[in-house]
Amino acid sequence: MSPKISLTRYLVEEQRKDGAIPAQLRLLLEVVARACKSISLAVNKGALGGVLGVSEASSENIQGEIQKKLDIIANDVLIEANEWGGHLAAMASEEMEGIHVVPNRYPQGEYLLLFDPLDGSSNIDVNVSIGTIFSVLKKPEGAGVSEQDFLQAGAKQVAAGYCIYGPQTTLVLTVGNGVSLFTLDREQGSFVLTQRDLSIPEDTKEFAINMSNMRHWDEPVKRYIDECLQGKEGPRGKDFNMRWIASMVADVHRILTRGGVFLYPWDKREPNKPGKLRLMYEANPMGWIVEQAGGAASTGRERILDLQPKQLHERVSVILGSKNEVERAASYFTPV
Ligand code: AHM
Ligand code: MG
Repeated sequence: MSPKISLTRYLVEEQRKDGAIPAQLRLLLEVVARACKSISLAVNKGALGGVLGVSEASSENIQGEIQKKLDIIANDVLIEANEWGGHLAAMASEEMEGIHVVPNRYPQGEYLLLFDPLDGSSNIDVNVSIGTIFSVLKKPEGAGVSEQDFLQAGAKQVAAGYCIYGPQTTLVLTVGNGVSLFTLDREQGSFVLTQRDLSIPEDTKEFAINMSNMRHWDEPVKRYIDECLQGKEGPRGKDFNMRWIASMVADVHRILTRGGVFLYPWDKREPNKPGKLRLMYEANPMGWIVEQAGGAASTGRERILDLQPKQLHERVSVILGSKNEVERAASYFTPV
């Protein structure tokens, strides 16, 4: 039987192979994985750990959403785990208004970490899969660090991943040479490599979208979904299945496992917002992972990874997954 490859061993071997993972980045990824283990433990305890429900102060995050206890716990775990190791200059989170600069008492590293500490918050209390999404950028040269340093296109990411807390706790990671999957071995307390080179089939018969928003969609989205719904009798000539978990991590994880297309498009409910999902914490890391597995990620009009962010908490319209479906949906839009 071939030996189990731990995340640590995998990262060390990747570092040796082609230098795709510099030492500081390797340390950073190990620390993020350790933080995800702690979050996984808190999630698993549920009501026994007193972690369900809304935060004591019923506080709102920068997007005006009520924070759950676990949103805050997960955010604190990630900050505490990452601020002292010397690999980071600053962090940004969906749950914090401004950036968190590594305090002076610790050495400053050359990387920037962004995260959605607990994606799929509406699923926490109902015991459905949720996750942590993260993205790593290199800090531009120069003294100090500012919010401006974070405003880099997704194509500049040096690492991205997510950890899904479901029936298994699974970490999915890319550093730009394919996508690998690690399953948490609870007895050993370590992530073990369980799949390399994940690949999303180019074609699919499964879509994921919140259908209750149909009346608010833009014409191209209506047309794409309507054609899927017509099934064998329609222009697509095949029947489609639908799934919507309402945790992006879980919907993307299914797509990485068996293909599919995920849409959270701009809609008329909030005409002045470009979409619901966040570019820097959700769309960029997930978009890169999907591309690294052979899929595509688009706003409908542009490749997500090419977007130049203007603000930390910027939102974006998202269509990602099986390449041919993303391209078909995008072909119904007028390009920019
Ligand atoms: P969150 O980061 O506050 O949890 O919100 C993001 C989530 C995504 O995981 C998911 O795809 C979407 O919001 C679900 O939205 P809706 O409840 O509108 O279906
Ligand atoms: Mg989220």
